[in-house]
Amino acid sequence: MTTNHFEFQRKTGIILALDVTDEENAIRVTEAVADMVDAVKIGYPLVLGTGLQIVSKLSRYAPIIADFKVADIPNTDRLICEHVFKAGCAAIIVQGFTGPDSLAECVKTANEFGGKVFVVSEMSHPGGDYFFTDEISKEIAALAKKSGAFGIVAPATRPERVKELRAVIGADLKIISPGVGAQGGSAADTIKAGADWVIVGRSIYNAADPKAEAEKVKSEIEKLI
Ligand code: O7M
Repeated sequence: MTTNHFEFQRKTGIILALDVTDEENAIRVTEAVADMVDAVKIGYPLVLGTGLQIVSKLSRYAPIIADFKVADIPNTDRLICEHVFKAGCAAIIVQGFTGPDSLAECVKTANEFGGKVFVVSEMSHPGGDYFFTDEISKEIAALAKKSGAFGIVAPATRPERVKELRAVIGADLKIISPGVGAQGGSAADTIKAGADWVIVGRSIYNAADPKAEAEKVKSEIEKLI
């Protein structure tokens, strides 16, 4: 019998961003790197490609984080969160700019299922700080903490921002950081800046040997300890 993974434990410090769009590749890559990653993040590319039932097929390997960057009114947020947690996801990623009532509804719904919420505080791409200025990102991070979220998403492409956002949220919340590898960020610098996990996608799932690539990131992080 297989059991779904639901608890996050930091072993390697890596979350796989599984943005492949078909089931065969999704299972192949996840199976290959399951021992190297602490969770698998899925989002629109894979779920629109395969359907939400992919969650039950992947969650036997690792906890699944649903990256739908939920950003709506509280009622719609709740309906989305319910689907995600009923499907067996361990966590959901939501936007924070929607404000306190939307965030509160996401956290409340997640709690009903024993799930967790991560709040995007600032994005990793070059345009990511166009509207999300330093001050707004900090306010979103502070709101995430106040709302009872499990953690925030902060950019590995700007480790100095990870450090600043860590100072805002303190030690209680987790930080997951995308932007390592294909977007140019360094796993070591991001963890040193205060992230708990780096999120890595293309450089692992597009590699000829995804396991070897994940191992490289793992040992880069291990050297820091
Ligand atoms: O390593 P990559 O660049 O192939 O993948 C990075 C993943 O992280 C990919 O799934 C993005 O959608 C996601 N991501 C970012 O790259 N930047 C962000 O600011 C935020 C996310 C994300 O995961 O948001 C929750």
